[in-house]
Amino acid sequence: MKYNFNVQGMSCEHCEKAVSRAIRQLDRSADVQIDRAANKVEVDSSESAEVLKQAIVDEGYTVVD
Ligand SMILES: [Cu+2]
Repeated sequence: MKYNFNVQGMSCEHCEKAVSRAIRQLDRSADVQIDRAANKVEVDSSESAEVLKQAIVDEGYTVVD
């Protein structure tokens, strides 16, 4: 499934990597595309939206619905 998350708080490249890593820890085959300027995180994963969202939140970022 493809998901689009609006993620607040990614201020630098390190944040992008942290979000990306958190998602890949759940799903090693997940495809993660991040557009930091647009606060956009696009994920193609077999995990559910809820689980992915929680991983981003646990990393310290805010997911806006
Ligand atoms: Cu950062």
